[in-house]
Amino acid sequence: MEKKMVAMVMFMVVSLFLGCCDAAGTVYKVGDEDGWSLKPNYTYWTSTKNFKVGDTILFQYDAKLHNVIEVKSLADYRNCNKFSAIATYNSGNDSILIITTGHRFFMCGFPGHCAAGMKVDINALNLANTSASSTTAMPPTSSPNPSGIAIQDSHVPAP
Ligand SMILES: *[C@@H]1O[C@H](CO)[C@@H](O)[C@H](O)[C@H]1NC(C)=O
Ligand SMILES: *[C@@H]1O[C@H](CO)[C@@H](O)[C@H](O)[C@H]1NC(C)=O
Ligand SMILES: *[C@@H]1O[C@H](CO)[C@@H](O)[C@H](O)[C@H]1NC(C)=O
Ligand SMILES: [Cu+2]
Repeated sequence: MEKKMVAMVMFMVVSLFLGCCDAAGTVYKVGDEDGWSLKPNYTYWTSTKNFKVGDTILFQYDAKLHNVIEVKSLADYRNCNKFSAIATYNSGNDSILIITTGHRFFMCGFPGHCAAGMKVDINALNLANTSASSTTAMPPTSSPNPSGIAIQDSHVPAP
């Protein structure tokens, strides 16, 4: 019984935590610990993430060595064409909020860096509905609710 209670409390805490941070958006530091540099493979890096509307993309780098240029089209991204820039960032700590679904293309504008792989394609999906429906359509088997303990006591009017 004690163990079940602990499991239930843990489950509720985890649910609250996920609910909190999913809605608030995640901050993704580009390149994780390597940051924005020549070192990471950003194609691989993005493949390990699920970007969504409300998330923040954080570029951290040495502003003397790199910058961040946003371009509009996939062609410009592929060709490292920084002359079609729609935004340039150079603070060394640039956070970009994702407000729409779809692709955002970023590259470094320093000579040769983009061609060497210093570019990233952030594709944000609309995951809002998926998470909402998975919360409401939670299968009962995944909820450790032993009989005798009513999780929803507070929502049910007393008879
Ligand atoms: C980067 O990662 C992608 C995806 O894992 C892979 O296809 C590609 O070959 C890698 N590029 C380099 C230069 O290693
Ligand atoms: C970089 O920006 C983030 C988000 O805006 C902020 O939380 C952080 O304190 C900044 N770090 C530095 C070193 O300025
Ligand atoms: C998400 O749900 C809202 C309201 O139910 C709907 O208007 C919107 O089109 C949905 N978005 C997707 C991507 O399904
Ligand atoms: Cu660079």
